[in-house]
Amino acid sequence: MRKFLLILIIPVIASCSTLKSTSAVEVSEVLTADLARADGSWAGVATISQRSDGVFMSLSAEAPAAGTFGMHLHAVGKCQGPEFTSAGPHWNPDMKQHGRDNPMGAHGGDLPNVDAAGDRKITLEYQLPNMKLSGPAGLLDADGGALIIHEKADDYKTDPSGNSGKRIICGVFKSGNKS
Ligand SMILES: [Cu+2]
Ligand SMILES: [Zn+2]
Repeated sequence: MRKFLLILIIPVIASCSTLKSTSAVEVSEVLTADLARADGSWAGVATISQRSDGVFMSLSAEAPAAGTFGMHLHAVGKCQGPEFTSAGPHWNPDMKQHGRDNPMGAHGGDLPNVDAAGDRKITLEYQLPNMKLSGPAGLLDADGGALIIHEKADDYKTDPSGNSGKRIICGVFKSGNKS
């Protein structure tokens, strides 16, 4: 009987440790932002996760129409409609100019444009380079941080905001539960 049990248990232990080593990405911090349009209606959700393999943003949102839209992390965690100017300029801890195609760029908060097709859905998984979430130089500094989606595409070079036009969707990042 004892022999039988051992034979049964060993393969189970072996398969558990295999599972553990293949899912080794650890999440130490998660920020979430509920997104709203200028009229206050729901427009989606964004999360930024500090993981052992980097900082990743994931976005699920609903655009007002099909198209391409500029998107940035802004320096102040305040979304006062309808203009959302309360969110301040682009998050810019390194005092750079706007845009990845600008020799003096880019802002830490500059993000890729997002596309919506006929269903108006926007989804994005994006690794944020050189991103700090907390501390004085982090996105969640004393005045917080926000995600803004603009009415037009970002040209990736025109300072200070890539000619992306009005701010149409805004969300304030909050420290969420670790998962
Ligand atoms: Cu912006
Ligand atoms: Zn910028």
